[in-house]
Amino acid sequence: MTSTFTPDTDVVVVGAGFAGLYALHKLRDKMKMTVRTFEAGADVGGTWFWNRYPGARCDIESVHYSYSFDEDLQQEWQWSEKFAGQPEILRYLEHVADRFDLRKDITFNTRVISVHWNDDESLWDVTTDSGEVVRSRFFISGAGNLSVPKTPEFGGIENFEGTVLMTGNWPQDGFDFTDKRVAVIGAGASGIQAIPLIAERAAHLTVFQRTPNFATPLGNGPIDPDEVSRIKSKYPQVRDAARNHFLGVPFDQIQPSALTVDAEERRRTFDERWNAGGFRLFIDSYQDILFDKDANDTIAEYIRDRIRERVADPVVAEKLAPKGYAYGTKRPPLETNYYEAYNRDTVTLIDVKDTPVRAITETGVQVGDDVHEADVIVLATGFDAMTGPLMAMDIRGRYGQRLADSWSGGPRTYLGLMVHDFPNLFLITGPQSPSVLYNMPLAIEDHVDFATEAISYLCQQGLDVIEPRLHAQDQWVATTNDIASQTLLPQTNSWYMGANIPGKPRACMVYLAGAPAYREACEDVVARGYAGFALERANNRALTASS
Ligand code: N01
Repeated sequence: MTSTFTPDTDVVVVGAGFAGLYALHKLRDKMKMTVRTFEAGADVGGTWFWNRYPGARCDIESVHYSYSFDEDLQQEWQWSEKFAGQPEILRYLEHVADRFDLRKDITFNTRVISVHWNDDESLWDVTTDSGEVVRSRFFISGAGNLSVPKTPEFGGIENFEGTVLMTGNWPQDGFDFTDKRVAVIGAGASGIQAIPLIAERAAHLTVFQRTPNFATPLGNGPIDPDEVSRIKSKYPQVRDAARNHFLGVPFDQIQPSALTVDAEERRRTFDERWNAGGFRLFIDSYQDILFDKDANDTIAEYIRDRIRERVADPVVAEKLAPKGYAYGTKRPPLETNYYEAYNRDTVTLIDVKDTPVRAITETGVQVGDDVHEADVIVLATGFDAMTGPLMAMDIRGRYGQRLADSWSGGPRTYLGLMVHDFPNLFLITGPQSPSVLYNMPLAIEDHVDFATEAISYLCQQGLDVIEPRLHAQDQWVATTNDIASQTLLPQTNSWYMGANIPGKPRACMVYLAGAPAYREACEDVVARGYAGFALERANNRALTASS
């Protein structure tokens, strides 16, 4: 008997940030497929829709942290600052949505709450919180890597009589801190961006810091028109150079080893990168700083010294100077006037490493027996990174298997893109891809291109289903872990390792051989006819929504 299962749509895409917008455009406009896109927010933007806290901005130069897929778009769009702020990046994504008329195929204010594979029909049943069920051939998650805020370990938030704000879910109309007593909990990249600006307004700001970070200068300013013209005159080559760099930026001054040069030369190299700003110090100084503890010590000590120079009170400076873990093993934040904020009389730093935040009370933040009173508490406590957004969708693959169970020991993917037993499911910048250690818009384009080209290939071959083979996935997981073990990252508790969430399995979430090696691996898989994937026909073929 031949059944004819007809999907409602060819593809469901989740998210209308950088990933979802490009996926929708590519599938609908270039490939003429039918696409339903669901977005929990009220408009496009993804990360840049939710993270509206003061100071939120990108930390890769905007000429690089932007789409490359459309030459006219990249030629015409004008950035005003070297590192655009959240409002400008959001305007850019709104412009992209307008330019390609994307909103009409996005259902806003709607969360996907379950994604279940139907073995008999070779379709995904996708259910939303409005009760709609959509049957789709393919499912693409553009739900982001840092989109599910962490639930803090301390309780009592509901008892607080003032206002609680979260950096990752900021009020759309902003918040006026003028004359308020403010408590910021968390001093990661978000806290470090927000603290100097909150400090300018607040009557008093108390920062609760558990682990200090190696924050280095962003070096923002108005964009240099000559530099922009130079880049735009050869944008495709600039993008190629970016894609051929570990982090997806066209930097080219990295030196082999911090240990083969004398202290004076090292200092000169660090000073140059420090003054240039952005990620140059991290990713364009010495190749061995992520691999060799002695090399790392040289840069860590350099940064500690630079922090000490900027903080007037030596006791506060020592609290802010990170020790006990290697630079770069937590995601290095970039800052503007962060350390100077602690020179204000109105800013207090509380170290909560040994005496943790115990609870939120009606009036403030309790540490030990002391309650630090506040009118506003800002939770800058981070995210359930990488896997959290996928777990939130209740994904179930073949035989009703839950992704949460398959990944109970940590994520297991092939190329960070697909998962065995979860056919036709594509993870954009998923775990075990370079993702957060690659310039995100380019990482996203690479993954959307891989997914859409795989879908095209299936169609050309008269096939319906693509799924990684178990041995290929096991091999990729082993390779990813093996590469990670050659670096210093696994030695530190960070969200890269899942270590910021109590009970989360400890596993490296990122492919650490860099973007070029990763691209090569993906290209090789495709060149070998999707090596490591099983490509099949559906049991009962009639799988087209578009025809
Ligand atoms: O989150 P985080 P984030 N008591 O996890 C602390 C990207 N991003 O939102 O380190 C007290 O880095 C926690 O302390 P500890 C970027 O990839 C990019 O700041 O766990 N403190 C830490 O200090 C970044 O890495 C930009 O000991 C608690 C902080 O909260 C990622 O997003 C800007 C605590 C959380 O820091 C996440 O950054 C912003 C507790 N119970 C973010 N629980 C750009 O510039 C947690 N903390 C592009």
